[in-house]
Amino acid sequence: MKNKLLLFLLATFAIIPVAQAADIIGTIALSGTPPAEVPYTPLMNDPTCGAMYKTTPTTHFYVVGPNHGLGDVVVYLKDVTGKSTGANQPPVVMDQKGCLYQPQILAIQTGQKLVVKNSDSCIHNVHCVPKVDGNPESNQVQMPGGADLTFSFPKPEMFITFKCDVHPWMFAWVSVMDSPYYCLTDKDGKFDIKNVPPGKYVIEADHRKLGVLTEDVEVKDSNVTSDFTFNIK
Ligand SMILES: [Cu+2]
Repeated sequence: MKNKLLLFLLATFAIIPVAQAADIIGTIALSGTPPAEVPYTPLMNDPTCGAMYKTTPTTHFYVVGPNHGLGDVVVYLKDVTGKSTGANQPPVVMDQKGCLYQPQILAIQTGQKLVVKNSDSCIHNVHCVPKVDGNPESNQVQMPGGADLTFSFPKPEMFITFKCDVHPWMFAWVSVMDSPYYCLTDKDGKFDIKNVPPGKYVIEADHRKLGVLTEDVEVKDSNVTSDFTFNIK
């Protein structure tokens, strides 16, 4: 009897077609020469912060790999909302180290925690200024060795500014997604949006300085590729 049931179950599952999720993978490239990065001169003029560097650090707005891959691009499925799994995901961590935010481009989901650490021996304050209604502005002091700060946002929003009012050169930009279908490109411009259900989508690539590119994509039952190129004239 048990064996018959098992056979029945096996047969049943064998003939039900299962909709397979697949990955959208690709590379974002930059064509052209980006503007020069800006040295953090005011940082070096601050006795505490400047003492942590031998040479002046610079911004890294344009992270370009050896094959022109562009890092720090937020790639996500446009208009896919209400699918956040953020409440169940581990926190994303941002540190304050060397009087700079590390990293400076981040992405989280709605309801997911962003934990901010202070690894420096000086005071910082963490001041986020969202623009979308429902996302709270918050301004919290963080002493050296102070407890971690936690931020969370209920609404999707691109590039929420985080800044330090003590050190006016300190900025980070946090994008809030309303689904798990997003990815930040790595230093070689590569991304992998995992486990996307079959369907037709618009995929959007958003770089804080270079703007937005979109492309239609259809996910069936195997991985699809979608590549983008940002142009600087
Ligand atoms: Cu600071």
